[in-house]
Amino acid sequence: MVTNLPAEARAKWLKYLDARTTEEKIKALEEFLSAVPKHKGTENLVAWARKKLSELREELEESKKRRGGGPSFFVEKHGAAQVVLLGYTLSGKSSIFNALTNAKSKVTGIPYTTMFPVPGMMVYEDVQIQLVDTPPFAPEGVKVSWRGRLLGLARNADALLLVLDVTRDSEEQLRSMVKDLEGLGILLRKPRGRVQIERSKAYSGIRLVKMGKIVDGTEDDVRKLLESYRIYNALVKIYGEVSLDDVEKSLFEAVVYKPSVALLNKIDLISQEELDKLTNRIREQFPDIPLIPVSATTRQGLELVPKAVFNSLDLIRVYTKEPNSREPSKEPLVIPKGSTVEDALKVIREEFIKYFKYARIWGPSAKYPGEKVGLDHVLADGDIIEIRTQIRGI
Ligand SMILES: Nc1nc2c(ncn2[C@@H]2O[C@H](COP(=O)(O)OP(=O)(O)O)[C@@H](O)[C@H]2O)c(=O)[nH]1
Ligand SMILES: [Mg+2]
Repeated sequence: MVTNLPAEARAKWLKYLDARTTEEKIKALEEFLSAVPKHKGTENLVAWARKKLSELREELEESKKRRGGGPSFFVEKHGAAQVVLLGYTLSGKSSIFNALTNAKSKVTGIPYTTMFPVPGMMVYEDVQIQLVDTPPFAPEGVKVSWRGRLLGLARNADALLLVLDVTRDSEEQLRSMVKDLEGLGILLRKPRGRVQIERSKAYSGIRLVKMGKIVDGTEDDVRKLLESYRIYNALVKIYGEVSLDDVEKSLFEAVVYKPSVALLNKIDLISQEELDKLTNRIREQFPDIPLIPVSATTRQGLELVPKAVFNSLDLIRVYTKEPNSREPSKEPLVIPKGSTVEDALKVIREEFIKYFKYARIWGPSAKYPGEKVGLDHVLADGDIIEIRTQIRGI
């Protein structure tokens, strides 16, 4: 990363961060680029800024075209999580979507049949997960007008389902999608650490919240770094192991991690031997991305998908039980792995926290059935929880 940017470039950068509309962002980024000296040390930054600029220009052009109205790319979230399908044209996204959900998306065999996102529900045991079928992902360099909006959809999703076509170079399809997305700050592999910077006048000074550590510097170094960008008020959250470089990078691009599952589709069209070789090669290259061989046509392998997706999301199911009632709720409360009793209460009914006496737990996280626990007890998938409060009726 850079660090040696002249003050002028840093000030321009701040202007970009503050820009609200696409037009303002384009203008600020152009000014930033002209203020950055071009040399080896700024190579990556310049490449990133140019790429971002071309995305923004595409976005602007597209939104001008769309002023007349038409369907939107935004898909409201429903169910426990939103999972977006991504893959090149004709890889079988719509066929898989139709096989896994109650919804219908058009399949014609003609490239670019799906022009807008289509939502549907996939069921895993007693959990509903929203799947979103999408227009094709295009390799870098191939211009498709929806690219920016498709990436926006991916950035906003809880997880991604990558669809690879076994009859074309599926290994290369995965490699190029991962590279393309990671280049834009959408990581498909869990990073060792992550930085989140919230700038606000409301914070006086630069405050650090560490849920991890800075491996090559002190808190003071972070402060100095931000001040060199003329950022004087911010909340800096550090998760896991991060370097000063990561802190600086996070000023340029909000990096997000999206759990992903890859589906190797159309396995009805190749031999078992070919398939084994291919899956081994892909798994070796991407050990962090679960790979499931499937066929939308014969439905082979599809039964494994809901569970794999649910597991990738790092969620747990908790069932609530009224005191004195035998049966827990049918519908689970679906919350992030690592959630405590207090986290669950925030979702169930916040007031419970104020009047909380204790909770009883049955299931995987209980030492014995009906164990009494406090607010900080960590829950597990399949737990049944009963809340006792100080006031009856609350
Ligand atoms: N043999 C075979 N063909 C498939 C499979 N999945 C999809 N197809 C075909 O591939 C073509 C593209 O499928 P579609 O779902 O529209 O792909 P999309 O462009 O990624 O949405 C269609 O002609 C499908 O019938 C599969 O598992 N096996
Ligand atoms: Mg389609």
